Amino acid sequence: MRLEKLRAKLTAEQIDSFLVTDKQNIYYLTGFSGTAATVLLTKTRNIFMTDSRYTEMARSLIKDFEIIETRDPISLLTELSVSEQFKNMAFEETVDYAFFKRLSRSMTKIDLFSTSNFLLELRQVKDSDEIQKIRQACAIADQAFREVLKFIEPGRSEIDVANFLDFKMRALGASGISFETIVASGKRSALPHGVATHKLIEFGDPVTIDFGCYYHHYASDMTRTIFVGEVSDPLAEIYNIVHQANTTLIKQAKAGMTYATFDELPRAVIREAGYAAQFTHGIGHGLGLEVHEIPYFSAAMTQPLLKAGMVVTDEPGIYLPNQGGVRIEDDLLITEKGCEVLTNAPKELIVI
Ligand SMILES: [Mn+2]
Repeated sequence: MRLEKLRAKLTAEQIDSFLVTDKQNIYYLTGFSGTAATVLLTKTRNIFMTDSRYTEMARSLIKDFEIIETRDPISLLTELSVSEQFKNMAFEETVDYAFFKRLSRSMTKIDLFSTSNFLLELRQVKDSDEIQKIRQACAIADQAFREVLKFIEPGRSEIDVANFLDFKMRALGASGISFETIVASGKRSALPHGVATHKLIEFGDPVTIDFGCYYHHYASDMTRTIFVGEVSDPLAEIYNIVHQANTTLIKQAKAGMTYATFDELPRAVIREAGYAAQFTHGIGHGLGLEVHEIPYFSAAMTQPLLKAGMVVTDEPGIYLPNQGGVRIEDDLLITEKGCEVLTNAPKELIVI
């Protein structure tokens, strides 16, 4: 299915041969996640190149591809370009520059050109197997959050909290964290991406926790802000506004909506409450094999439409310098009729 969709694209773009070097894209096409792999699709052949360390694994794992063992994919690509008479070869713009330099020196007779987001565009719409993995990655994060609520108390450091979450997610079946866990407490919570430090959590602190894990290669990404001991009036106010922005989008997001509307609905809630300037980032992003992948949303994107099967984040925030900030982030599966929230950790205002 994935190969068929990709091939239709290659034909439409008159591409003779397509070189795939991005690790996630190779995994997406083949299920192979080793460190050495190069994929080439020609009009008639699917070729997977790896070195001797992985040949056996590749042969047993990968269907629909010829497995060729080589330590020098560029020479092999060059030979293929002659024997298969390519006129052109498309490559991914994320290709390693040193690899590209050697490739372009070796391939002097054909047209080499770059493509962007070719496979990422296909990856935007998830199939049921992918959704199941993301669902589980989200469930693990949910459970870790419920448990960290019992762990957080004055005197623990932000790093203590991050370590607890990271360990817990692995213990619950994650293969690892999907990005460096953010724990930003007190005034530091006004930093949208405050990575955990040795700062100790104090009575009265807001604590913003942004974290996620990988489960069978698929990511989750969730943010909650909680309060320790008590919550000040300004922070309780922005909490309620952010919460309303987050749920406003959940109520309305669905397939067919423009990216601009997706961005605008929650942003309008924050703007009308008077905090437009304190919501300093995009509303969200896609996630899947990578924790951040297309689509990204902005007011200017009036053309692209949300599709059923996309998994995207909904993460409004308000940040008050020298006071603190609040962000609430959920992962949403877009459906024809609406959306399903995949992250289900509690998000009412929590004071522990
Ligand atoms: Mn995110």
